[in-house]
Amino acid sequence: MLVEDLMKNNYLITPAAYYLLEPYYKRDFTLAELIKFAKAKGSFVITSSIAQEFLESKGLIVTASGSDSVEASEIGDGESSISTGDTGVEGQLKHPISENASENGVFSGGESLISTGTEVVDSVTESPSDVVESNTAGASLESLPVEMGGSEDTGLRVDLEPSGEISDEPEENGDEENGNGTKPKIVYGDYGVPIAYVEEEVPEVEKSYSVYEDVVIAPNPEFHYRAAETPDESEVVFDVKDVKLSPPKASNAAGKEGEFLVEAYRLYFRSRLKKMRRIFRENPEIGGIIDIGKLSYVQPGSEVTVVGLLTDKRETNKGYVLELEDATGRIKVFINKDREDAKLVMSIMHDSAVAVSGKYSGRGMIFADHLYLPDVPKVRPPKPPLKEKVYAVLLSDIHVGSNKFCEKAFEKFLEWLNGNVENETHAELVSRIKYMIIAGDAVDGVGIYPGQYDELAIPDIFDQYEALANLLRNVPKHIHIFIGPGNHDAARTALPQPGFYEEYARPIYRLKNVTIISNPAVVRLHGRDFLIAHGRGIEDVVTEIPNRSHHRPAEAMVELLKLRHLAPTFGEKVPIAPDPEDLLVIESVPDLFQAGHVHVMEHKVYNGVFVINTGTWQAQTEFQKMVNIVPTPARVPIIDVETARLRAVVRFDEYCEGV
Ligand code: D5M
Ligand code: FE
Ligand code: ZN
Repeated sequence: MLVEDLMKNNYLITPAAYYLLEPYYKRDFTLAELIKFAKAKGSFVITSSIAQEFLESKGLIVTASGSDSVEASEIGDGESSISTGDTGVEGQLKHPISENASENGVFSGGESLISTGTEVVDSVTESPSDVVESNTAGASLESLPVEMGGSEDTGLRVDLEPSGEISDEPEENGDEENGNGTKPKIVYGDYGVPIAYVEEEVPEVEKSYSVYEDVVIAPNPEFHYRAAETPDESEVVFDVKDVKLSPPKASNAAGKEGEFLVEAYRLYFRSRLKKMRRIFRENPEIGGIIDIGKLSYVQPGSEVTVVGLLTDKRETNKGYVLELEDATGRIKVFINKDREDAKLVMSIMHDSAVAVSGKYSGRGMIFADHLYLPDVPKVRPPKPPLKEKVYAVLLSDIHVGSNKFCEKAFEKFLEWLNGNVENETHAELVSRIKYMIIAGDAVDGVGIYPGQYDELAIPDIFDQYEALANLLRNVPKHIHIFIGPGNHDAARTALPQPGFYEEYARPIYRLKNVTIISNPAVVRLHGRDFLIAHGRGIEDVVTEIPNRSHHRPAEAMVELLKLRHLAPTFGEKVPIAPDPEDLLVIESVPDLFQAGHVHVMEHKVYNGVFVINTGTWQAQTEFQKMVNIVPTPARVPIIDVETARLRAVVRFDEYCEGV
C-alpha cells in the first residue's frame, strides 16, 4: 500500500494527495519514481500539489485552470484547503495552490520548516541546555546561593541521591508487530498525515503495562507547607466553555453544509477584526480608523488609517506590497524599504491584523508611513504586593502513555513535591508551591502521528488518563492543579479546545484539587493573569516568520503576543474551528503567557509580560528524531506569583532516559 510504502522510506503523504495518487500506484508509477520526484522538490511530505504535479509530469492528468471552490468535506482536513483572507470577509473559498504560487522565498507559505528534512539539521547548532540558558533579565536566583546546577542563572539542578530506585517497570507494550498479528489500518491524524492503529476488534488481553496504581508517594510527615496555610486566590477568568456562542442559522433545513461553514467563518473573521480594532483603538499613536470600503469617498492624497487582516504580502525592489481586508473591502498597501516600519512586515502573519497609516492614492492603494501591530503596551502597571510569597509550577506536554514519558523523573518530581528534599533551598521552594498548571498534551493519546503505536507504553486512551490521575493524586492536596488540553489529548482537535472529553478523561475530573481549563484559558492567581495555551500557533510562526525556530519557542510566542493572537494563520498547520466568535484573540494583556507543544523550555520578558514555554516530560520520539526536534525534558519552572517571573528551574532530567 502506498502510505505504508512511503512511511517505510520516511516519506509522508497527506490524505488529499493519497486519494489523488492511489488509483495510479503500481499501475502507472512506481514508488521510486514518486520518491525521486518528492526529493527533487525538497520535501518528504507528499502534498496534494506535489501529487498533482507528479501526475501531470507523468501525463496521467491534465490540470484544470482556475481555482475551484472547495468541497465542504475538504475543510479542516489538515491540509491548507482554505485560505482565509478570502473566506473571511467575502465568504469566498479559494484553492491555496494558486495563492502560494506567487509567493517568493521570503514569505515562504506552504510547508513547514521541519518537514523539509536534511537542510534543517545544519541550522540547529544549539544543545538543549543552550536553549534554556535564558534571555530573562533578573530571573532572581541571587537569593538561591546553592546548587546553581551547571546551567547558568536558572538551572537549579536537583541533587537527589539515586537511593530507593524505583523499580524498572517493563513499559513496552509487549511486542513489535502489535502483538496479535492484526494488520494496522490506516487512518489520518491531527496533522493531516496518515497514522496507523489496530482495529478495535482486537481481543482484550491481560494488561501488560502499568497505569501507575502502585505509585503511592509517602508525604514527608516532618515537612511544613506554608502554602497549605495560604488561602487559594485563584479564578479562571477566561474559559472557552463559559462563552455563549450562537452559531449562524442555516437559511433553510436543506441549506448546504458548505454555505453554512462559509457564513460561520465570515462571522469568525468579522469577530477577529472587531476585537483587533478595539485593541488598536487603545493605542494612542493610532488615529481615527476608517473602513476600507469608505476609501472611495476620500480625497486622493489624504492621510488615512485602516485596519485589516493580511491576505497577501509581496516583496518588490523598493518595498513591500501588502493586501489587507476588512469587513467592507480590500486595499493594497505599499511600504518603502527605507521606512522604519518596513521591518515589521516580517512579523505580520497571514490573516493577522495590522493597522496602516499613510496617503491614499485614490487608486486602491495606500502609501504607508506607518505600520502598527496590535502589540502590547511597553510597560505593565505594577500590581499590589502580596502578603505571603506563593509559587506556581508550570508544566506541559507530560505525554503519559508514551514509552518516552520520563516516568522516573516525574516520580522524582512528585517525591520532591511531597517534601522529600535535600536542603533548605528546595524546602523553601516546595513549601510555597500553591498552584500547578499543565498546558496540554497531558497524555500521549492514540493515533496522533505516524508510527506512534510503536512508541506507546499505554496503548489505550482511557488507561492513559487513569495513569495520569494515578500520578497526579500524589500531588499534595493543597496544590490546586489546572489542566488544559493539547493536540494529543482526548478533546476537540480544532482550536479553541473547550476541555477534555469527559468520558475519556473521567479519572482527572474526579481529582478534587483539579480544575479542567480550556485551551486557551486565563487563570488569575492572586490578581496576576496567566494566559495558558497549548501553543500550536508556534508551528505557524516558525513556518511564516523568518529566523523563528522551534528551538526558540519563547521568541515565537512573543510574535504571537505582538499579533495578539494565538494562531493567526488560517488553513496552514493549525485547524481553527468555525466558531462565530474568535476566542484565540489575546484580548487583554496577561502578566504571564505560558505555552508548551514544542517540547523546548525557554523564557523571556517582553514589554513586561513573562513569556515561557514549559517544555515537556517526554524524551525524544522517533518521529521527532526524524524532524530534528530536540526536547528539553523534565525541567520544572517555578514562578513567583507576585512578580509573575521565574523563581527557579528545578531539573529532573538526569532521571529521564534517552536524554
Ligand atoms: O508536538 C511535539 C513537537 O513535534 C512540536 O514541535 C510539533 C512537532 N510535530 C509533531 N508532529 C508533527 C508533524 N506531523 N508535523 C510537523 N511537526 C510535528 P506534539 O504535539 O507533542 O506532538
Ligand atoms: Fe506535546
Ligand atoms: Zn502538542
